Amino acid sequence: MASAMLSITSPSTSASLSMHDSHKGKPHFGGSSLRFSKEKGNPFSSVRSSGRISMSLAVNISRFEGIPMAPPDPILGVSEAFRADSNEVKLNLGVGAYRTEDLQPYVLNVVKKAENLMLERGENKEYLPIEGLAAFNKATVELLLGADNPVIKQQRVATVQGLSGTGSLRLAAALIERYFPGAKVLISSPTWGNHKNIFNDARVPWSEYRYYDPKTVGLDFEGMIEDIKAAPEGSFVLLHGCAHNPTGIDPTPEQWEKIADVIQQKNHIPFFDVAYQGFASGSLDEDAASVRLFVARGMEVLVAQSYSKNLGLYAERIGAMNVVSSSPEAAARVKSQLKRLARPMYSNPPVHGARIVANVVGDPALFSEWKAEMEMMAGRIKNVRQKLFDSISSKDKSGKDWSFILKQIGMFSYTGLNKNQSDNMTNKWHVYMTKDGRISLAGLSLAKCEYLADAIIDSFHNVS
Ligand code: KET
Repeated sequence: MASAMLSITSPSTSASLSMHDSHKGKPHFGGSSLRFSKEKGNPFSSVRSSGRISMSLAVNISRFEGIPMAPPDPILGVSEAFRADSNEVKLNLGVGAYRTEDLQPYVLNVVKKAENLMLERGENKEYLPIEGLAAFNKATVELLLGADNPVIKQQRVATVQGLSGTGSLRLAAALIERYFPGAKVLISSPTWGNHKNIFNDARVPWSEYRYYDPKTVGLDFEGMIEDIKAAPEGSFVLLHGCAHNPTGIDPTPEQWEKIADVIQQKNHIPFFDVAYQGFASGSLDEDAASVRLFVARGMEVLVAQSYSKNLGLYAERIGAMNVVSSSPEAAARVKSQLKRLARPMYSNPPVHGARIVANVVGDPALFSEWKAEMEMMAGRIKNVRQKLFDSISSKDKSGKDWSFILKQIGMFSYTGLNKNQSDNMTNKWHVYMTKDGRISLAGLSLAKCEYLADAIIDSFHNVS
């Protein structure tokens, strides 16, 4: 595209620009890279000549020439494509974000009330401490483990406010990279797409354990246990606390016990991602049962929390990283290192969402109102799940068993549609969804169930 006139006299500087791509199972660092060797010189660097800095380049070539175009994000990119579609029938079932029956975003009443309280109090905008708002950290760990959990009283939990679930996971990944060099993270197959990016970027090696069995459209429990057993001792095992994304399939309480058994036997460290507390069953306590079971066994556990979904605080970026340790001293050391990692990354977290959560969880009246609103949201999703199943089963005469839709829980349905079929959903029907066949039922209304059923039946039977 461009021509450049280079006149480098004494290349005194060299630069190395390297990138890495996510690669199944094997993060490779500095893989495909653009490097400027010292000998040849970097055509983009400035050189010193006769005591003056002068650009050595007469250019119409960009210094960013070596940076390739990144692909759109598999989940958030779907929303971008949706916005660009002008067809009125379009439906965004990509991102897991709750919509009302009119398909509008929803701000919870308790959130509005908490914000009014904040305005009345005239709170300031000073920096928070690196670990976040104290009232938030207290509320969040109590919500997760139960206020009377002994590990809280024993000061065995290191809690720091994070940049929602993603930022909290990323912070823990940095801790693993620094203090457990070479340790592997085991990730379910499939999982939320961003998990792999997070560990790749933190340079933490990962591999997958079997989770979903397409034949039974259920949990491959045997495979899961085998793979966790086979992993090197002391690995981190990433588990979805509830409402597994994307499959919507969770282990039963008995299976959770067995998973905890193997993890304990193998000296692994459980690492929970809790992004949907309250959204699986509608009950905050029930949805935290998996985490509490591990903690009750006296295990050391990592837990990332998010308030994006259950309080609808998507854009506030509010969540937390909790490390349950075997002693208060260990917890204090871990917390000090989490703060040390956070400081150069983002310095300290934002206050607005933290205050909302602290107000809602810390006030008994708002707290019970929140529970009712969450039950309402979880209930609406259950209703569309049922309606979608009813519509598909009555329209599809092929005899295919669609009952898996009803077995799945949480915001999503994992339809089993492959990439081509998912493309057909979007290209022909204007239904936007991720290419792994996941649809967000939180973005569906009762009124659109029949239309969606037609789209799914067409894509499933007429596209291979
Ligand atoms: N964990 C899981 C399992 C998860 O599904 C999400 C978000 C997150 C963590 C992080 O959310 P945060 O807003 O950083 O607290 N999932 C939805 C949105 C996204 O991809 O970012 C989704 O799967 O659609």
